[in-house]
Amino acid sequence: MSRPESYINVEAPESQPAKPKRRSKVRSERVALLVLCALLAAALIVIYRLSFVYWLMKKNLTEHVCCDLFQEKTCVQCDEGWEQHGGQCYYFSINKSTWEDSRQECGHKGGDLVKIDSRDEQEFLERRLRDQMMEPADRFWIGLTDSKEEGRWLWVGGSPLNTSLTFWYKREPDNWNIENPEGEDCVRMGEKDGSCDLMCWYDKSCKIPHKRICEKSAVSV
Ligand SMILES: [Ca+2]
Ligand SMILES: [Ca+2]
Repeated sequence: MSRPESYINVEAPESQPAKPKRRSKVRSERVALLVLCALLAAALIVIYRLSFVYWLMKKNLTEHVCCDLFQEKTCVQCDEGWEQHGGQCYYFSINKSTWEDSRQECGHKGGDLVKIDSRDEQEFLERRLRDQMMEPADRFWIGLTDSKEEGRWLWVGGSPLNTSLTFWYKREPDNWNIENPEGEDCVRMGEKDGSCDLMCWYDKSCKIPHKRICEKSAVSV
């Protein structure tokens, strides 16, 4: 006796076993997509961090070596241990020496004792010396002297002192000759507690050891 025809047709269709393969393929594609997204996110994070580090380096470099001079962007640099202001470099010594020896020490470093050409420069130096001076008398030599002719003040290099741009303390220069019979032919400056209207130049015997301010031009980079 043969089976009814309907019983035979109940068998599963041939295409059904293929379903697990499709699910597996979809799952693989999703995993690959997730991995790709993760890699992309990681790459974006790395790019962002590198950009930030580059920005910081550029900002740091710019702040240290660049300044605006005469409305133009000019980058200048000073040697280590020198301070930059207005395109010039300044060195504030720790040790003391006579005025002539101080000139030589500045020369060894490629500069000379400072020549003050503007109120702005005087203001910068006066402010910096407040931190540099250890006591009220701990003043610094500058490049001004009347050693060739009493009362005729010359800057290092030979240019005469501009009488409309002087910062003598009251009753200075007095060429006081009690400490040294030769009088006082060299100039030191500074007031530890700050000066009145920047007036802090004093003539002093050139043979007395003092600290010094050296100056030289900044180098363009
Ligand atoms: Ca003098
Ligand atoms: Ca004096």
